[in-house]
Amino acid sequence: MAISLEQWVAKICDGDRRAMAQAISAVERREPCSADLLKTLFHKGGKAYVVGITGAPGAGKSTLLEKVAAEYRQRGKRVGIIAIDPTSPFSGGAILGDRIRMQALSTDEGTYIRSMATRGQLGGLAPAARDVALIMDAAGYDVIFVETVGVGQDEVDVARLADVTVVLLVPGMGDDVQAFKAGVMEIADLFVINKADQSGVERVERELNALLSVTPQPDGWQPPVVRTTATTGEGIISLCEALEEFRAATEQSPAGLKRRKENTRLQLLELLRQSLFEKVAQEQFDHERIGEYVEEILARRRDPHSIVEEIMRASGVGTDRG
Ligand SMILES: Nc1nc2c(ncn2[C@@H]2O[C@H](COP(=O)(O)OP(=O)(O)OP(=O)(O)O)[C@@H](O)[C@H]2O)c(=O)[nH]1
Ligand SMILES: [Mg+2]
Repeated sequence: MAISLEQWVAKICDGDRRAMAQAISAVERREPCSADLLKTLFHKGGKAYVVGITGAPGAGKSTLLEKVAAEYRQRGKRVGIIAIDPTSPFSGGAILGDRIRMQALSTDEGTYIRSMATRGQLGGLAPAARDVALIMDAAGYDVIFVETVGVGQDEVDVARLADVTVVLLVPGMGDDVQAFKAGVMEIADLFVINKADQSGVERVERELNALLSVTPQPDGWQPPVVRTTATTGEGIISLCEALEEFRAATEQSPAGLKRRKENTRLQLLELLRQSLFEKVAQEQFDHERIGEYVEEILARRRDPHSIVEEIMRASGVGTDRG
């Protein structure tokens, strides 16, 4: 790129979409310039409200987001959307699907939509999504939505980067609510029962409330349950209000501060782990050599701990214990 880092950052902060797209691609590909870019952008961010939204495939997350985003646009807010796609980066099918489904928003200057693939993210998805959110934040997007599917480790990680996490349920899940329990209860700040136009809403709501009543809320926040019909837009305003209420309740509260501290701590550790690994990997990860180590371990000539110590020492991050 011919322009300087300063010019690039200035363009991003001006909301220049092309500059943003280039920044996001650079970050996704972990190009050498991306670290400097992120360092500078960090000081321009910190204003956005990051909303994580997760739920089973087809629960209506994208449809709902489109409506919620439109509502925030009505209120004069600029909206960023990061749709994390579970498919392989090579198939591209669902990525295209998400883009098409959100077409109504994609021509709006105040909305920025970006899909990211789950697989193929060097260094993990959550750090990459966090970096993309930072770029949008610096570019002046007020509310940033991060859509993920299901409730696996990725979702828990993404939840940690969000200021608030919304979990979508739909009627007909039946006992699935129970199965959902472990992962969901710890990350949900707000529940949405979408497809409220379908039968079985009362049942999911009943099961969810039963579950909530026996789940301790250490932060003193009782996650509200909002019913929506994303296709018609019903319940969208209540959802926006619940989101704003959560924001107001956590912006200054000790529980909110505790959460931000914990998220920051995890982010720092994650970055350190990643950097250390990359340093060692770059310098020492010779596949042939790794193959030799594997043979040695298999033959029990050497143990893996000693080998790792040796690799670390060679990288200059090694232990002086021995
Ligand atoms: N009846 C009904 N259908 C809905 C509602 N919300 C979404 N849908 C439909 O459900 C289907 C899936 O919606 P999406 O918004 O793509 O769901 P998603 O959760 O984003 O799906 P993935 O990203 O593929 O996991 C679409 O056909 C929507 O039109 C709703 O409230 N009621
Ligand atoms: Mg979707």
